[in-house]
Amino acid sequence: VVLVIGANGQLGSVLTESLKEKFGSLNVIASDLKSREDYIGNFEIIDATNIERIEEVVIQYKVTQIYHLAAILSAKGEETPLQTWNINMQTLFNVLEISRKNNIEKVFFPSSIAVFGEGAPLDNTPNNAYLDPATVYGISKAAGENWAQYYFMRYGLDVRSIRYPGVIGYQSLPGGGTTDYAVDIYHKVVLNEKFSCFLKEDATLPMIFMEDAIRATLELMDAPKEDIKLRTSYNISGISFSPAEVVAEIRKLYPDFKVTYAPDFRQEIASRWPNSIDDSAASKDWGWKPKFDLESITETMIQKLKEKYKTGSKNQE
Ligand code: VAH
Repeated sequence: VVLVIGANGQLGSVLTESLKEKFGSLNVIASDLKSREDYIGNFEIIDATNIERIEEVVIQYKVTQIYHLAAILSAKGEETPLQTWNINMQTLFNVLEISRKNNIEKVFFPSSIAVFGEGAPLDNTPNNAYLDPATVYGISKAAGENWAQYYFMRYGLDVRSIRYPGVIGYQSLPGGGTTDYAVDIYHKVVLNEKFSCFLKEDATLPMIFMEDAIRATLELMDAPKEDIKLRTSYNISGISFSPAEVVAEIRKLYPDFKVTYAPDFRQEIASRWPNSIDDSAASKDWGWKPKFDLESITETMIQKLKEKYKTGSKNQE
């Protein structure tokens, strides 16, 4: 039985559906701060800063795996640094402690390319590059990775982790990240609206399509334990692009698409993150290989969002 914490989020909501397909609906427990009306299946309200509440659900459903996807992201996190630290770390400590005490078989902890800062090479950043993150979110992920490794070394807890690039998907909306523009832009295209980008046009960042991000997660969690050589976190890459490049790709289909650039504090965050990622460790240890490039992402995003908005408006009629 799998418990997903943060099941309403950008990644959590889509991952929960994939886990339901994989393990069967009855064997997946979705949880978040608020319930979701449209959710089909087991749903529990959990505030993950409350250790008793998580444990209650773990015991009630005889949970054997936990996917801990709740966190305050990079941009949002800068509004209240200490609160972000407290939430991101307390929820992780709660999950690790409960997992240790209740003999949870596997734990998934998402990290991010936000762990990198100015000390790491910008291009093809290696897995073991120096970590000097400049956001609280990044600091919490870098610390979290080390705690994950600590629980593995000290208690044998099978915690596994991926450093996600920016995730692009049509199924859900991101909230409070620096890479959010790459999702928002597709919504604007489909709605025939202008787009104002909060990053500079040449701000190249590592990104990954939702399907690839989910597949990476499931493949990592399925890999035999002895193949997982890295117990901090694995770099994974999808593709890399700048706002100008995604705009150029979109204009192949929508030549009149209008974009302006109004970089804000998020540009500062982006400027310290890698342009591209070396994921050779993930590819060697558990066979990671991304499938989607910018062209296929753009085509799929536009097609799926068009369908979504069409049905959306029909429902309103
Ligand atoms: C953020 N989407 O922007 C997240 C992420 C690589 C970036 O971890 O904060």
